[in-house]
Amino acid sequence: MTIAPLTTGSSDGLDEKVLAVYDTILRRNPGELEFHQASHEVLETLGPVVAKHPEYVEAKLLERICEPERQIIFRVPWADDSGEVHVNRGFRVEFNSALGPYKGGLRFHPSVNLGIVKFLGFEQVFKNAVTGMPIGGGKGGADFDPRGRSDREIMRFCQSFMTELHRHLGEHTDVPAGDIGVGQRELGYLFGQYKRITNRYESGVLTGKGLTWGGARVRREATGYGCAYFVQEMLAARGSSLEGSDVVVSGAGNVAIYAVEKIAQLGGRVVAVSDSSGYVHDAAGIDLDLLKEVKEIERERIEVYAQRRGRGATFVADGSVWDVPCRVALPCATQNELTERDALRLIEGGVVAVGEGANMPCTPEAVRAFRAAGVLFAPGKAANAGGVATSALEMQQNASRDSWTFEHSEQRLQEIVQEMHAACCATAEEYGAPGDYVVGANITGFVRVADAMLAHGLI
Ligand code: NDP
Ligand code: 2IT
Repeated sequence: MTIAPLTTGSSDGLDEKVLAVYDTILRRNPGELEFHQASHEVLETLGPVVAKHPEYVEAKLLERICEPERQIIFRVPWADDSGEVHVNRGFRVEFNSALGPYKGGLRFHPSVNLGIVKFLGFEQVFKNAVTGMPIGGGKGGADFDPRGRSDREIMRFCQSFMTELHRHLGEHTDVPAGDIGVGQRELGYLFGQYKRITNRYESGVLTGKGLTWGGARVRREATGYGCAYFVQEMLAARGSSLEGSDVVVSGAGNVAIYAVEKIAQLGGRVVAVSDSSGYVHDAAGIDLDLLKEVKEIERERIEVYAQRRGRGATFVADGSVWDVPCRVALPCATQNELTERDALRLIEGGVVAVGEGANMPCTPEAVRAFRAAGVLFAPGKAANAGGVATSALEMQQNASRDSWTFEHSEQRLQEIVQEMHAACCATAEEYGAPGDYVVGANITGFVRVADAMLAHGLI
């Protein structure tokens, strides 16, 4: 998989009133290219909003919303199995608490830096608002590489990370969850250390927990399921469906696996998945049990899937999964993984809908190409929001010491996705861009946060 080089900094496409806000972001956050990209993408759509709401401009809401409420950076020392000491850097950016406690995942990946955590936190603020749930936005993580580390090393790292982070968390304050490199195993170690330090069984302090210790059914599946549901809604609104569609999914982690599962349940066929080593093409349709065995249980490389699947499935080392033609494309790996070149290839191959399972996986040029070609495009702030929405359902269950059935939880998720789809469509229509889900999601999220901030006064 090729990750696009970052080339942000241009203020093209920005309304006069938001230009100064973007200039301040560039000046105040030098080198934070992903954050520049994410804020540009939102500001680009806010011209009609500031024109309609002079009160937002007067209260400097754009300036305030683009500046995190708090940014925490800390040292994470730990010892590996041979006794060698390592030092990583931990982050938590508490971006906005207008709608509820800071809420958003933790990412453990060697690429993590402040600019990436800020871009993710910024996206989270708007995404969480789009869900309609009472959650603010935040994000965190560390530049720790879990690959090849033993269980004990992972545990020691998580314990050291939480030893510092715990003082900033709380079920009413800041509630992390998983993201790249952080799944149920890591959340278990993080929760255990939080419980030990605070001497409180505070279930609602983390989401994505195991089902026997406060976790909620469908949280594991929710991001991938939500992405498939959102695409289904977009297609249904045009009298179409996923039935019989070939679908390509990038990544082979939590989001990707459950997107594959739900697409199959909705009548589609996923013909390719990937990881950072390359992709697998399986024209007969991905074997979900085998994919789970290789990736979830054995934590193996995706090549092993092709080896075990045998005839029909091929592994392409270092190739782009977007070379596989499909009707629906779901980028579910990481930011900027789908470039303009990939978008043009997909369009050539007949793609009709794209759903961002990952956060900001399509470059701005790729998004422009999809929109110009009339491809239905669901941005991450709506397409992957089913995950965090179900985290809010987990918080709800924890607060009431309740535990819902799988069926009820899945039904709630589906209703939330339908509501998000309807809200995006209505907002896009209201602001003169019918069918534009980027405009719909950005403005829906922005207005909800901005109105709450206005109500709270100058804080
Ligand atoms: P996982 O760690 O479970 O899986 C990540 C997958 O993406 C792996 O297959 C990984 O391959 C691939 N990947 C990650 N980084 C890179 C990279 N730099 N280059 C190439 N491939 C890469 O993470 P998730 O599935 O949880 O997250 C995937 C995306 O979805 C992220 O953008 C995340 O922010 C977003 N997201 C996650 C949610 C959740 O609930 N988990 C909710 C909403 C969004 P490899 O193993 O080879 O590194
Ligand atoms: O990007 C995301 O929305 C997540 N990683 C999930 C956040 C959450 O708190 O469930």
